[in-house]
Amino acid sequence: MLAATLLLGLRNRPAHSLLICTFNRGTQGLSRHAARTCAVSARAPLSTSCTRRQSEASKIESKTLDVLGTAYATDDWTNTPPAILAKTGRNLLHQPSHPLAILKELIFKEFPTFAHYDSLSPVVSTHQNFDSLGFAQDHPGRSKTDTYYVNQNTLLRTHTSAHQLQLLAAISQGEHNVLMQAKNNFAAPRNERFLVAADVYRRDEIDASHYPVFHQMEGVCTFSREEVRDKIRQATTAERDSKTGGACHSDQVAQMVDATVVGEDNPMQSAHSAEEVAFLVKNMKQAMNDMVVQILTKAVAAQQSSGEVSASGSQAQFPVRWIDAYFPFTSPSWEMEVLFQGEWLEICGCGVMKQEILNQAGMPDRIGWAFGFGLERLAMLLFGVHDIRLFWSSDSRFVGQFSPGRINSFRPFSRHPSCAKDVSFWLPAESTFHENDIMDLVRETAGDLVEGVKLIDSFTHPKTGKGSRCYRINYCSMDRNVTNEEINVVQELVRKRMVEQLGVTLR
Ligand code: FA5
Ligand code: MG
Repeated sequence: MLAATLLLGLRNRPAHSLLICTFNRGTQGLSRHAARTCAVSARAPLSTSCTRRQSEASKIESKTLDVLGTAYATDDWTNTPPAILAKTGRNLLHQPSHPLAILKELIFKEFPTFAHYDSLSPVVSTHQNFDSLGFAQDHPGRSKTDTYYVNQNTLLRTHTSAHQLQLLAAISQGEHNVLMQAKNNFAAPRNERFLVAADVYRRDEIDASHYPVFHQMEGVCTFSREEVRDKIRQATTAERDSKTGGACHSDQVAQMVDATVVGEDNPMQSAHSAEEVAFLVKNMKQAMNDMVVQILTKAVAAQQSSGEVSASGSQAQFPVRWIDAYFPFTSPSWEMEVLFQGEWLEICGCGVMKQEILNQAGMPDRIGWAFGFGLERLAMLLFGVHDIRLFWSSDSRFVGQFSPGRINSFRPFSRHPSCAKDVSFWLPAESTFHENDIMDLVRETAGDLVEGVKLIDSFTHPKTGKGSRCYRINYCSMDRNVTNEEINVVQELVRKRMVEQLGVTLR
């Protein structure tokens, strides 16, 4: 029922809003000469520094930007602020006690026959991040309002899909230096199936489940067409006839609803036969459902052992639903959502890989599927962490609760009081204002004191035509009490910078 309603909602959404909902919002396009490809390189040791001091991205005082020990020429696309650059060296996935690293290892174990990459540099070319995946030139995700650019041709990857073509091409051409970067390269040499765990960067909204730096787990699985033909031939009639949406799967911890269908609104590609698509979709959803059920089962066991829920409860604790989606590099495409703390939490995107990508990689005789999970979102479910900021905390009350290979329920330390401050302003007449500019400015000024930023009022003056906005900034420290006086000082700085950097007029 729920899924049917959702499907309707999606059908009624115009195509561009689907784009906007599956990627970030934004307006500007990227230049066409973005063909430089960065080599996959193992991450340099922690050496992030910023050679320019900037209070605003556009005020460039130095001509280079240092990212992970490499100096990059800057230009008027450069918009990566110091606080974001500092995160490139945190390497949370390589700290064995960190919940994200524990989760990464757990997923790697779920896919033992895949090659496992977790050290690919976050600095990629615009070609890798967008062009290689078929993003249109005017796709909103390319805009400076949504993406952290190092310069016009170089950026901090916005998703792990940036490595799809590059790794497939390396496999097809036997590029040893790239393939050797897989952690298990001896177990999976030249493997046409791989996982990439990595940090990704996006100018995005601020709330409990969104952070401008987060981690994703990409999964890519390809098959030779011959292998698929054989498998289809072997399948029983009953299996062949089962719908690609997959049966609803229920067990103790997950109640899965999938009412999606492959059709006009979520089409297969002309390069594929209906049987091939049915095979790929079934195989993909099975792998993903199994993995999610594993994670939820461990989450519930951890809750039970911490005494949070009764061990005898047979009800599904986590409703899970599949919904249609759109990505430029898959078709058909889906997202998966889990009901967590009363809200649907989107945990991944996935679909049948666009055949152009495999063709370009030198694998025209293979077909495949791909997924991208948000690791923080899964870790929130697995460890019961309620606020995404906590993953960046070095407070011993957080980090001290986890140890390698162990899944336990996070025990929140006392919640500190929050303090909401509103800021109202008129937009500049020639407005290029974008909401993500506010998000970045607040994050740069107040750091992780900010719990959320929300638009609470928006109107256009009937006579002057001027636009007005009011944002509510919620301040709440994760680890200490803050005084109203302290917040007032931060809020004053936010207001001052909004005038200086965004050209707004405070009301
Ligand atoms: C992607 O990034 C696609 N590359 C996923 C994909 C891969 C599709 C392969 C098809 C094939 P999306 O923008 O929806 O899709 O992000 C994937 C997941 O990252 C989301 O489902 C969510 O779990 C997580 N995520 C997205 N934005 C944030 C954020 N700001 N903070 C934390 N997690 C986020
Ligand atoms: Mg999405």
